[in-house]
Amino acid sequence: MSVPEAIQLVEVATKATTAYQRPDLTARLGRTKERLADPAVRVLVVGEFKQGKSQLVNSLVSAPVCPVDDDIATSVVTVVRHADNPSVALVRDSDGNGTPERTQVALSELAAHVSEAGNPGNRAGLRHAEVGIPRSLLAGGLVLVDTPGVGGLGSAHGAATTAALAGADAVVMVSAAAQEYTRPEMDFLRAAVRMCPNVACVLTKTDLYPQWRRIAELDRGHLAAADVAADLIPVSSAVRQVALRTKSKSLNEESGFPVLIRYLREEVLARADQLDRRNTANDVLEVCAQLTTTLQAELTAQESPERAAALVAELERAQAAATRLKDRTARWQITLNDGVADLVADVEHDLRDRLRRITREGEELVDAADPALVWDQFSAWVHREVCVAASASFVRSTERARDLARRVAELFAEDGAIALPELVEMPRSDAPRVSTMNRPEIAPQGLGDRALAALRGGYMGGLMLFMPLSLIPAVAVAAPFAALGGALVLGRRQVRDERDRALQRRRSEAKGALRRHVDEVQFQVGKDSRDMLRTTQRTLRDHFTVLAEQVHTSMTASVVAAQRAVRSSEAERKTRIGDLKAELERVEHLSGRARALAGSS
Ligand SMILES: Nc1nc2c(ncn2[C@@H]2O[C@H](COP(=O)(O)OP(=O)(O)O)[C@@H](O)[C@H]2O)c(=O)[nH]1
Ligand SMILES: [Mg+2]
Repeated sequence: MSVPEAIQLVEVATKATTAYQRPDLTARLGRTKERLADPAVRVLVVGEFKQGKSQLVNSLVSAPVCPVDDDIATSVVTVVRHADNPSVALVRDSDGNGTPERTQVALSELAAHVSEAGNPGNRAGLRHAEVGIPRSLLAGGLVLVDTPGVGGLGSAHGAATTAALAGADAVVMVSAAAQEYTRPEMDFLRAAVRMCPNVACVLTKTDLYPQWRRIAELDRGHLAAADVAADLIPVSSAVRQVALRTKSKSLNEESGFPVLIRYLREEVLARADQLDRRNTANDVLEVCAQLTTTLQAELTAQESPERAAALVAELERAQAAATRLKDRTARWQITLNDGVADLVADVEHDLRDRLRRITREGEELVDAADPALVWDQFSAWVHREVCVAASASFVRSTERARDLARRVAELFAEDGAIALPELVEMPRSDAPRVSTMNRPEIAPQGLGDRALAALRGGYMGGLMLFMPLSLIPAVAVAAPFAALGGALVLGRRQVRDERDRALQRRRSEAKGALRRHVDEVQFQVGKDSRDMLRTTQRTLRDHFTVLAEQVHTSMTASVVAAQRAVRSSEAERKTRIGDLKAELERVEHLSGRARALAGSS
């Protein structure tokens, strides 16, 4: 665990920036420290329905924190993290867009809130449930996220899970040994490796399926064929539970969990840790470099005053370069602004394309059936397709926003001649939210309506029965019963016409509802991605502007220090040179500690 070590280093560096009166650099280190204070490493546990995800989380923390059901599905994400005292909270978005609202509940009540039975389709509008539990596995910041994954990864839940990949540090893909990977599972894995640095595959229920070794081989083959670099770890939660109960070491080994836990500790946590170290070291090194610039400039001027004029000129050039970096016409700024504008247009266009296809296919479905009879299936289909489209669009925009951030960072580093952390920190954004489609007024015609239409259609025919015979056309007279039959035939045709008209009306109602819904989704999801991109733009702009200002401040301080040096007397010069050398040594020592932090693990 590097965090205490890293925090200590940042504290020493903060003392230096305070002593050298650089509040800008102190503020920068303040942000580094904030980042270290929240070491959450999110592991998303995903997979199809009933594969043993919740049970896996429980087996990892050896406590029944996630409700496991034989026939009731999970509808809400459960987040399991470290806490000194066990606690369970339901987290809900507050109305005012502010901080989420938290309600403490007993662990025994959790199932009722996160299952389809107690909270169908998450009607209660929970964002997630949060379980805090004291566990050494979690103490390092590991956060396990149990996802619903109901009804296939190509479903609405699956789409939400795909979008959640953007904020995950690692993904554990859970699939039972009952069968090899399905296509949706492979599709999901492909998206996962694109969005997330760490993906592991867990094969569950090995106790239940004796053929698990063959399935594991098949799965490894699928992974290799799809170029998905991920370990496959076979486990059995059932064996693990027995092992825990009987405290049997050999059974525990057999359960496969030690391998999974080792993976989480050594790959996931260690990697996050390494990233923390490197980013912290980088921040401290950058701060040291800025302090050194000023000290070194003054030292050079003190040691050789005859070179001071040339030095000042050179520093002023660097200062002007830093000013240009802050300017809106700097290359990085132009690339950022144009890039985001292009991305907004591209994402909008991409989403429109996907939604247009859904509208077209949806209209074909409506034309092939009576929407009143198939409405529930139809609206479920629309919801799923729309969610998949929204999440695909979200994945695409997130990926491209990351590329843009990298490009902007490179340009900034090039023009500013500074090193940057390898990770450009992106704001974590929520997945787009998609509402369900409203049902239009399309009740299927009841018997009453039909009878009415039949009566209306049969009216004339019926009347004839009561007409004086003389007035009845000859044909009818010749066959009075035919007249009755005629009324029925006539009525039946009119019933059919009326029915056709009603069906057409229902179809156009359904198509109208579909189009209105798709327009709304285009608007909402379009707005969400636009907001996400604008936030990215603002974050990057602020980040690099502050950096440019720091460089500028360093250059200004250097110019002042160099100019001051020229005016000093011989005696002042001697002491000052000694002081500066000592200070430079101190800063160099700090740099050394930062390099050690980055290098060690
Ligand atoms: N025998 C056996 N059953 C398991 C194992 N893991 C999960 N199950 C059972 O599989 C069912 C579904 O598990 P659950 O964790 O709720 O699946 P989820 O829908 O993916 O969260 C439950 O009845 C579990 O008890 C396992 O390793 N072995
Ligand atoms: Mg579950």
